[in-house]
Amino acid sequence: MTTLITLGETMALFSAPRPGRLRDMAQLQLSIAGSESNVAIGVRRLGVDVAWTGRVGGDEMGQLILATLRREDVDVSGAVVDHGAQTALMFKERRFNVSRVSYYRVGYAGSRLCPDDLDPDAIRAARMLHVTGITLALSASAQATVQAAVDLARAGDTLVSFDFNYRGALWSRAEAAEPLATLARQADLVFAGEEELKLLGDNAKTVALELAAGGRRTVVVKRGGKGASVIDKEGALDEPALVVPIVDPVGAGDAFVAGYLNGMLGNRDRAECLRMGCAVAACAIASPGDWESLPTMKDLALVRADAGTTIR
Ligand code: KDG
Repeated sequence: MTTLITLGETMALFSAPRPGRLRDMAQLQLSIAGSESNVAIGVRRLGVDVAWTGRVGGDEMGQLILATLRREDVDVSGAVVDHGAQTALMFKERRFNVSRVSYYRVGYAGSRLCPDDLDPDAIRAARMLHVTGITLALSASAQATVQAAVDLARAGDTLVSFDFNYRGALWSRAEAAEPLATLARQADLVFAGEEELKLLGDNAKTVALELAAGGRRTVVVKRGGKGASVIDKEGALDEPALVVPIVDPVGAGDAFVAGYLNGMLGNRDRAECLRMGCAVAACAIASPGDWESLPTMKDLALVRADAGTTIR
């Protein structure tokens, strides 16, 4: 039995090794990226059993994704290899002080996800299912698959964790509002940034309070460099971000979620979950790559050490 199951699309990631235009790079670094697999790797490194489900193409990039996740000890036995499609690609570049990503994912394997791909027993047996708004944006069948997974979880005792993860490159705010609101209202735990909450109403705080009203669910607001807050039946609690050098912020949101979920799955209280989320996010921000720098429990002690500390 797996403790956490994540469901979504993972892509082959090509990253520029230095700042500049992609067209000027003679070489790109090859890895993988996907919000739900980033979370899976993060939670697994912290010691919890995790499975990732999704579709990859019947190509080298699909094999790269499965091999990487297996190497990270993430269970991919429920993943589908689609021999009729290619694996999606993501490119990441740094221009001046800004990271920029572009996707080749419309019609690729991950977006052909369908409800038959799910293993109902695995979802029902897990303690938690984690999904994101990215998958909702990929296609009608991917959206139906997320809904089917959530229905299976809710029919049993499996908790549902949902990260808005609004991606403007995939759909407009008007298109996203209703599907994101519907999913958020079915989740036990919701992660969102303030701008994402505003997809559901003018005032982010009012939307968060409304989602959490009556102790219905826990809402975790990610504020990037300003830290994070949790709102639940006990009220609101804030945690500041750790101050670290910003090397690559892409993946920090997923890292935060991984830390928070690890805390929850370890039955830690909400203050400790927030602290874990902020500490794991700090590790992701301070190093390149979406998931490579995600910490083990031992590494977490390093991120809390004073800058310049030498360990002998
Ligand atoms: O932000 C980190 C990931 O979410 C990203 O690298 C890949 O899943 C991804 C997406 O759709 O942007």
